[in-house]
Amino acid sequence: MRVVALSGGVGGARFLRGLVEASDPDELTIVGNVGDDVEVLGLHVSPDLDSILYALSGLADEERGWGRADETWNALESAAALGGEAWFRLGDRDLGLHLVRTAALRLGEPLSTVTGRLAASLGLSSQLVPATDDPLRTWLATPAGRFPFQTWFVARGHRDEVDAVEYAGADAARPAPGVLEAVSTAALIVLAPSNPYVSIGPILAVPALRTALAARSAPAVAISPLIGGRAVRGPADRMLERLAGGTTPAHVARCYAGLIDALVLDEADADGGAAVAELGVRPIVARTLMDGSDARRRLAEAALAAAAEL
Ligand code: FO1
Repeated sequence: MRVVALSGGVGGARFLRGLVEASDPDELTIVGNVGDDVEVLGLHVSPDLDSILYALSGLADEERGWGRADETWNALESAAALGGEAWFRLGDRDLGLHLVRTAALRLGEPLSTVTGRLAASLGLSSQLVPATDDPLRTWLATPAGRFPFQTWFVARGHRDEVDAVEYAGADAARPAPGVLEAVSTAALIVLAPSNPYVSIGPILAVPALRTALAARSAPAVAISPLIGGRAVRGPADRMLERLAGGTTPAHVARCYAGLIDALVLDEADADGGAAVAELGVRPIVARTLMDGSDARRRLAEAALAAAAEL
């Protein structure tokens, strides 16, 4: 069964590990967020694509959720001692990937091409494609000013409340090669349990991609990133509260209006299922905390089973 998964980094990548175990990885196309890409020390970093690459190749630091396991930080310390920027931490092992990607981009290779090569080099059998090869960057408007994603998220520790999310460049962004074909031939579309505003939002902001998802022939299932109305980590709950007016499953479902047929929500949020159904979205109650490989796999199986019933 051909599956397309839209995903952000940490939580999404964790879910994708379950999905490749619960389905045929050769038939999976992952469309990754590039809204939080950043240039650090002259290197192009695509944090969400990298979290997915590392998660699916078994190289990820599971505890941290980003970057590589068994990491050391010599290059960063050396750069910092020489006055280089060190707020965004690139580890020694991780740097190799950013060097290869940046060199390829400088030679004119599109991000999707180099991402495909990196995925193949790391032994992934699924396709990993950025949502777009065009520049698309997430900006946050906050009471303290307007910040690019990583300045707000890492440098400022996402402490500022968010008044608005902007996807700079989105209007002119075209889906990367293969994305529309994957959506039109998929038997199932999955929206990973990622932040609707800063992880899935930038993907949906690519106009032709959004249009294709709205016109889908396959069922689309989203997994809520909230448990008991709270984010497991990160600012999704605070953002939903301020931007959508609440953190119930219906608030999550409304972020994906017209784009999903079912929402997998946690047992702790089961009370909110009826309001989801009123939106024309089927609520699927499951245990969504991914606290181990069995839990990840079971959550992916719940999403696949939900689709089979649609
Ligand atoms: N997140 C942090 O909180 N601090 C960091 O220094 C940091 C460095 C970093 C380097 C490479 C990479 O691929 C990811 C990195 N992340 C870091 C994670 C990342 O900024 C966010 O988790 C995602 O952008 C949100 O999905």
